[in-house]
Amino acid sequence: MSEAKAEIDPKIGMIMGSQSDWSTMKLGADILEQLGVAHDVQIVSAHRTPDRLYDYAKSAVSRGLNVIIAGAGGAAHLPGMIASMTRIPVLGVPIQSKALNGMDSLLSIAQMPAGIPVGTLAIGEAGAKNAALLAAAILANNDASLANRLDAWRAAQSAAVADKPE
Ligand code: RP5
Repeated sequence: MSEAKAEIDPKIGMIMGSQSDWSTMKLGADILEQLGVAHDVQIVSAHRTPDRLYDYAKSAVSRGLNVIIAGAGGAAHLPGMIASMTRIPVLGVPIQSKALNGMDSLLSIAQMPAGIPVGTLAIGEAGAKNAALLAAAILANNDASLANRLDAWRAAQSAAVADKPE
């Protein structure tokens, strides 16, 4: 998977459990691109690449990440395991699984024990898009230029809604 933003110090790290998650998570990455938010994208599996997961979480602070977006499906342990090893806020995206339509992913990500939070978004594409928008909004609190770009993005979305159905 390619680096989705060329800047050296991404503020947002986007990870996912599998290549199969990318078609969903890419919708969020596309929004970060539109907003000009530096981010990087990696596959990190809680089950298949546990050492990679550990290294990612333990280096998140020193790499300067401000928010981690983590998408996973099925037994979706990735967001919670990352959150257990770093104080960087984690936004979890439940991937719409084939077997249970994403309910397994949603419950795996949302039902964290008290003390280790994961901000959980909606199942599937809406969740991926909103995770990106939420991450950008968090950064925009301390970035006036990004705040303007996010305001413009939201205004354009509003303007694109027709008054009446066709
Ligand atoms: C999870 O298992 C991934 O996040 C993915 O959603 C799911 C299925 O993975 P694949 O079998 O498609 O690689 O770890």
